[in-house]
Amino acid sequence: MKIMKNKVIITCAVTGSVHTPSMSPYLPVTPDQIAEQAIAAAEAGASILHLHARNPADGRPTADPAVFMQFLPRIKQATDAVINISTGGSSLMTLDDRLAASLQAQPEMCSLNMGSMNFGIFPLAKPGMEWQHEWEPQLLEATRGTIFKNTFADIEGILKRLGEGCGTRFEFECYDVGHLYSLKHFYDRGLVKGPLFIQFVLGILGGIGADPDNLSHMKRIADKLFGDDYRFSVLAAGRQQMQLITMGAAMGGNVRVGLEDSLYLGRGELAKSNADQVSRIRTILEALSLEVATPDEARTMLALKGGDRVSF
Ligand code: KMH
Ligand code: ZN
Repeated sequence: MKIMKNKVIITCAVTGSVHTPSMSPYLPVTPDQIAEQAIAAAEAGASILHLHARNPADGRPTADPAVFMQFLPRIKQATDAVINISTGGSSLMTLDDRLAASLQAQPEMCSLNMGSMNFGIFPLAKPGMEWQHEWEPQLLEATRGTIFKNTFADIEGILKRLGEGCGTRFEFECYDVGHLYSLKHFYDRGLVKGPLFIQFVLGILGGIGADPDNLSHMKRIADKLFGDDYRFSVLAAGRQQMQLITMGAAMGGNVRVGLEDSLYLGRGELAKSNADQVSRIRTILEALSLEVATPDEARTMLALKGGDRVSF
């Protein structure tokens, strides 16, 4: 399938499972906060909302479908945005837990992580930090000794159960060049079909570093492997977020923002909401004469099933 150069899709990853409540008072954790910030992000121009859930009592990442169901219907009613549920959850969850909410909700999109890897977030625990909850430093430290498990069998199971079974399409999370080759393996077997939506994930400790050469290299290899049958998006963890996603857009790609990936708006300035980051990248894109895709344009670009064909 030939993909025409097109508008820029802004994905907003609203809360994730990397940051913890003590790192920013603006990180949404309760279902109300997640819904409010997701809706505001969509109003600011995000056409895809990438969602994780947190325990409302203490902000700890959770995969509990009942918690997802406290915000998914509300977001769906208030916006037309594409809802994308994480199947990565957190590297400390079992795969069955990570899949439970998506299998129930059957969303238009889910993330799909393209390899097992170290996923070290322990450096986020800085000496002298004051923690609101004991679980925060414990969770960060636990990532020193755990593997984010996404074997070929795991990936194949997700493709069958969610892809074939529910008509869900994927944000393929590629944290290094090797993940592109793993994706190509599934593409060659016909288990994934274009237009692929590949997220180049830069700056996770355990994956490729957040720098322009690496972004260019990821794109060069993806071009070689998938030709015109893919679209890419860029996310950069931490302070390189805005620079690298801007570079990605200038290279013809799409962008991902959100407090999952960075808590900041600029140097030393916490983002007060997800919508702040969406508005910032929207301003940059429009200043570069790039047009932002609406949710329906994103649906067409990514061949999604439609917001009325989900189970929530
Ligand atoms: N936290 C990001 C680096 C997922 O949710 O499946 C990658 C991510 C994974 O969003
Ligand atoms: Zn995520």
